[in-house]
Amino acid sequence: MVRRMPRLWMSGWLVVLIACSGSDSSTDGVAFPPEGPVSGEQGKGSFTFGAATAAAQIEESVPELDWYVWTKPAPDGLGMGEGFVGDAVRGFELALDDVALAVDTNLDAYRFNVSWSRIEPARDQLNQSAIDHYDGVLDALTAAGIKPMITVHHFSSPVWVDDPRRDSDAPCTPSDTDLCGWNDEAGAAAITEELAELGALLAREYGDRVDEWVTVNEPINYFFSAYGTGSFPPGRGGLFDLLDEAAMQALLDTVERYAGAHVALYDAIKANDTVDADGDGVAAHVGYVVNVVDWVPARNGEISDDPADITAAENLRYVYHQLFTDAFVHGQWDGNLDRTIEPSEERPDWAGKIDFLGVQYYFRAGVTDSAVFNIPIISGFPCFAGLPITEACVRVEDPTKCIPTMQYEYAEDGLSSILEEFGALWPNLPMTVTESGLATEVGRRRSEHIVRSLQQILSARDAGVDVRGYYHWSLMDNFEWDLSFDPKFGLYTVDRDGGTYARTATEGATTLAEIAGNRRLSESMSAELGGVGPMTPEAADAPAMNEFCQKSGL
Ligand SMILES: [Ca+2]
Ligand SMILES: [Ca+2]
Ligand SMILES: [Ca+2]
Repeated sequence: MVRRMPRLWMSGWLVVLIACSGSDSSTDGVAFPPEGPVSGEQGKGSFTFGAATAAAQIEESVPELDWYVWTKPAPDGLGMGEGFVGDAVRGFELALDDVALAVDTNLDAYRFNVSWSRIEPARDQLNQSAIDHYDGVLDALTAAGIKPMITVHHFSSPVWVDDPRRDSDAPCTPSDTDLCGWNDEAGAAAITEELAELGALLAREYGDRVDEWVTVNEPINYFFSAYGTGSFPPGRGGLFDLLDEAAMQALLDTVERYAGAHVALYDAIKANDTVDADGDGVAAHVGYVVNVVDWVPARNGEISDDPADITAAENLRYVYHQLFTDAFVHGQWDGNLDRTIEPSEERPDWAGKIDFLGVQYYFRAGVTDSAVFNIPIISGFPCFAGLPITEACVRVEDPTKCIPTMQYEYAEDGLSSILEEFGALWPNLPMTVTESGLATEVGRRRSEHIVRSLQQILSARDAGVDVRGYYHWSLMDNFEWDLSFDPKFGLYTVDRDGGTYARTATEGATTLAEIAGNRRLSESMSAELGGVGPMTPEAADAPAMNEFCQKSGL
């Protein structure tokens, strides 16, 4: 196996070469420091440029994957979501070509996800060829000098974890073919054990090349969708359940089990990745990634100053942004969301089980107290794509900020304000923006998003926040879960319709490659693409515009 040279040494040479080149670029704009570890003293001040993907969104699907069963048309599958995942963008077959895309983009790092469904298609039966496949990906990344970051659990599970074909009301006893899911107490304990075994396996197999690990992805978002509204497999719950206090508390209790799975994964990876791949003295940096939203108080489609709406927005921020991370920083689980830790909510063995926090930012959205129904415990209702509570949705002032395929509004400055908030909440917890991106058909908009996101991160760094990198979502166009293939998030487009699956660089890829290659955001690029003003408009023939884009006359 190829081992990479110590990264700081290489980066040091790069800096020397640039400094000696005599180019004017050395004083133009803002310089980014060399990349470094995602946590620990040695990585302080470093900056990593990366891109991210998830297995279920890019790989040819397998029948053992819950999203396969969920989206495959009836009668073989359940026909849910906007379309069948099928062979996605053939990210399994083309994995090494996609590593080359990361190289072309001058990236320091690639965050990807191994498919649990491929590696363990049946409980405790491992597929060695799948394990070998990711070995090959890691070898290619290592040979190219690209730092891997592995996500263990990213919005998808093998069918045997919680078979989506089983009726949610049917009784379930955990078995090897169906563990009954996270909302079954015994089942959740078994799934946690299985995930920890998977984490241990990955750490043993890949730890010699991987030092940076993400346990779970966007837990609140995932559980809200998979066990709250039921829009993701296994499709438990439903909107009505969200309005029932007992059902809402049960959902929060289910989320706590997933927090326990993070801790089990943290321990398993720490115990089994014993090789320090990059020479910083740490074999495994382990964190999780949180989805953040610039939640604003709203009423009747406008930003609200009503105290009830302000409280509703604060409550949503608390459950979305703070609950999970507090659990591992402080060793607690505030499962009733009352911001007080009762003795029964102490989890001392969870304390410190987080080395870094991945922050994932996409949009701004409203939260209201004025909806016909409030979500109990949270005491508010968010504007969320697909939820029929439009009182919470704030009309955009600038229609160029509408993201029509996702039905939300991009707001640049939410990123820096949330990073600064988190820096104040958890001053000793290093952060990396492990995802941010924009669904668009217009490459120019993607370039603007990249430059603006970097400016927001730089602003947080200037304010003293320990944020160490930016991973663009996503490397290439992919399967956007229940929305199927319409939203295009890729630095590279994929020719699915033509059946060639060829990847083509968008203007966003060119922009990111230039910034990452020079390790510099030039003044001209900042002036041309940056700021918080209007963006290049979406294509006129883009898929259906959001109601609020339309109200604004777009
Ligand atoms: Ca390692
Ligand atoms: Ca290391
Ligand atoms: Ca409490």
